[in-house]
Amino acid sequence: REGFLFRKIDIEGQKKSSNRSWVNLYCVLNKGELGFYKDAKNTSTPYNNEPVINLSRCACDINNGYKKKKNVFTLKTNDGSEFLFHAKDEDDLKSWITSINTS
Ligand code: I3P
Repeated sequence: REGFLFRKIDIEGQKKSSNRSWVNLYCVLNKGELGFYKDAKNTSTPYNNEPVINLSRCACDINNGYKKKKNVFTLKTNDGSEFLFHAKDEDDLKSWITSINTS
């Protein structure tokens, strides 16, 4: 599965992230890994040269506590990082959560 999501990094490897703004990224889920790109055309060059995220033992679920945006889900990875993702609608939100949890 792939598509655009807004992403905010909340915790980066146990520490509060210093770069906390929302960024619209092209997200590609493949074989238990999630990669981030500027757009759909350049999926060989990762956004900010970020390594792909390993989704083994991750926790992904809807974030009902975040009130500033609708359709936000949280992804916690096995290194202690936490990401917020903002999907365009409820269907998009649910399908991303299911895809991540079954990848
Ligand atoms: C951040 C930006 C984010 C905001 C974050 C700010 O500033 O305004 O939108 O998160 O607040 O630090 P900057 O763009 O200068 O990095 P929210 O949208 O969730 O408020 P935070 O530090 O409270 O996470």
